[in-house]
Amino acid sequence: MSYVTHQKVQRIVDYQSKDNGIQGATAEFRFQVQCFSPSLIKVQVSRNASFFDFSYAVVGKPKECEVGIRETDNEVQITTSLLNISLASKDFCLSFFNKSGQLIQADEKGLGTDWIHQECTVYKSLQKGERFLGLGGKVGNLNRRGMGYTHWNTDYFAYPINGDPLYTTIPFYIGVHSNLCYGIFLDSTSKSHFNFGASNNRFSSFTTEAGDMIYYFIYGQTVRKIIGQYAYLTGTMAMPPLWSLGYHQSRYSYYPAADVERLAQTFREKQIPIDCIHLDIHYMQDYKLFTWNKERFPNHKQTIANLQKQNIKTTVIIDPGIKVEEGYRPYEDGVAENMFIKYTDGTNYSGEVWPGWCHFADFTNPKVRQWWYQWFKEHISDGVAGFWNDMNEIATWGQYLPNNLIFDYEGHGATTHLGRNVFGLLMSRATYEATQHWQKKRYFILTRACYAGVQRYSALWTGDNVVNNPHMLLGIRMLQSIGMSGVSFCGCDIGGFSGNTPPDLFVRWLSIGTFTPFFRTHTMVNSSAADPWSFGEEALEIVRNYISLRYRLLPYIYSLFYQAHKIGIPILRSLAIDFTHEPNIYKEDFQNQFLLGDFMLVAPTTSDAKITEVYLPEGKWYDFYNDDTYIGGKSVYITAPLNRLPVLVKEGGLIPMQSQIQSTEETPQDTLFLHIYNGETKTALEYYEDDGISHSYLENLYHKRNIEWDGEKKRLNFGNPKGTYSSQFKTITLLFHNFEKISNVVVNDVFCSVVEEKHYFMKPISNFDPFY
Ligand code: MIG
Repeated sequence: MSYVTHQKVQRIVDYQSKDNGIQGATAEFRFQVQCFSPSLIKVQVSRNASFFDFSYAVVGKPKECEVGIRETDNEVQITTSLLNISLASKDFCLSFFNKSGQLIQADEKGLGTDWIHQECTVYKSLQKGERFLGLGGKVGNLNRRGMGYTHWNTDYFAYPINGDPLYTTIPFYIGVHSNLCYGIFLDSTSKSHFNFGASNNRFSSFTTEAGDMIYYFIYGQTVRKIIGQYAYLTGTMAMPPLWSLGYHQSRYSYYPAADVERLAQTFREKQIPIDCIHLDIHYMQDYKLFTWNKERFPNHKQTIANLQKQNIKTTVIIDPGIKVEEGYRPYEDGVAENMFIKYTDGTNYSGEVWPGWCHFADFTNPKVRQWWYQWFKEHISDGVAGFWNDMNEIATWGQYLPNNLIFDYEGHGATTHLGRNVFGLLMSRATYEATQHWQKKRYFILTRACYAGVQRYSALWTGDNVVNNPHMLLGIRMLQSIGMSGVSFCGCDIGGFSGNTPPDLFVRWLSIGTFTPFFRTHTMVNSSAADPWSFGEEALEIVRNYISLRYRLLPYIYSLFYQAHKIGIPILRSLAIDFTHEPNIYKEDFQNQFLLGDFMLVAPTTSDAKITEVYLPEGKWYDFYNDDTYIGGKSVYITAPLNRLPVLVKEGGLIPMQSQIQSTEETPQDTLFLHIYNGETKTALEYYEDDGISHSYLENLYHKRNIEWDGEKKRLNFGNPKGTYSSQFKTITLLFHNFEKISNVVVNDVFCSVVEEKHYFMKPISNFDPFY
């Protein structure tokens, strides 16, 4: 006998057209190619008698589309209006071409698709100059070429900047070469592997260790279009509570109650805007979920109410482990109702974590998710506004979850092989549904572990990062990648989790964090204080400036969240999204730069940098702080003292801002400040507002309007507002940046000079300082 158990997909013996594509078999396997749309193609290969037909990630349905099928001597051709797909009959090698006949991606001849033991791999030819983007919260460079990664959700405390696997599984990447781009989503919840030309110069590959090989090939002329189709497939985020876009303060852990209330008070006294304080595991009695430590929080309801009086919300941490303890209701009830993950022999699995030995609710069972609801009743009625799901990889002491555990997996049944990577997603889902069960309004939900599609239920943070500059910059690349992988609402622990944060690093990290979607400071147990005032007067002043700026930028940021909700385009954007084929953006010196929306370019730099080199894509750019002009298409040097993180605005930029508030519960002045940056190009912004709390935006209770700028004609146009919500702003002040004269600017068909002052107040700006 041979120890080589290698089985390759071979000659197609039979096929028929079916479901917008074909279904067939080789000697050893069955396969199907199905067109979800002219540019979104599902490929499935199976060794089993029937195809596995279930996905936790995919919510998009196949669309009507015209598919042509033709057979020649050597291939089956599948054509849509955007793709020509060739399936070689002799070795099941798939090649994808666009309508100009350009090869987008192809299986590597001779390697194709194979099984080695239980694992199935698809090998794709490496294209000349091919780059790889995405794959969720992974370490490494923006361009993942030459790297290999594994998905196996893992609690990795203080991961090094090359650590893998980490907490999450989002098996979606984007390939870029020869002015083309495509996406691959491997819909596998098993341990999976990606090779982007690591230790080889022949192929990129993706591997699932168990189950069918199911992947989606996505073609798009731009990375944006690919992201849009991935969003169609796996869903987008709901509008978050407006308050959750404000500043969050956290540490492991703030207690007792008096200290927490003092913390809130200090923010107000020092005029540092804030919307939320997080309570880490010490709020619980012996780390038991859904309990409060009575000594530390004698009247927690009152504490939550006191914070609320200061316009500050409370988020509490919720771990998955339920303490095995007689008399503890979630334990007794869970055992009685059969809610816990079991060993193969039917006994409940126990793992050791903060509370001691614990059982774990099997969130892959819909009944268990419903059972989870009841435990949230008190938190919700106590006024808790956010839930922070930690340790859901599943993390236990020893970090070695046994493989012989049984998960319901939506009635299909699975072991740890398929259950582990999806546990975080379904815990998030259970949490989301629990909040909605008790109160139909927006809650803030945060998770550490996940599978693709988690954006439908929760925000994501990048876990236990480390206090140093390289980690700060790595975090930014992780957020870029997470954003390209469907999850727009994401952030890093500002200041770094593991270690004592020095003042300069805290200041720099926080100023970068100002421009990230989830804006929270967090630090490890027993680390030195990381409150905004812990670092001296100068640091405090800069930190206050940046947090304050965040609040004035909220109209812009909220409009970006709406885009994330509507079409899945990330809020924090890698330059690779819009400047995909510019080689400079991938250079090590420039890869950390990102765009906040269409118009603001942020260049993260280390805390010791006094000046930094920034690469500016084609076009004109303006320094956000003083309107200095830069010509793009090259790199420039920009001073970067600690109080001035380099931020630039693109020509034609449209940035709505509001007056200073200390919390999103405060009403800003009734004037919206729209900043317009001169330029020759055409630009647009979809401005969006709603009540920030309810779901009624889904029934048209919003205010949105297109704002368009035509730089050649110098015309600014406000479209008619849509929706039934009235804007909280009665006036719009236009602030013109870098215009020589504004009298030739036309606003909604009227020259500026004749516009009534009470409607528009025109103000040409020089030396605009957003801090004052
Ligand atoms: O075993 O709840 O990543 O943010 O502060 C550590 C305590 C558990 C890990 C999280 C971190 C949190 C900490 N948790």
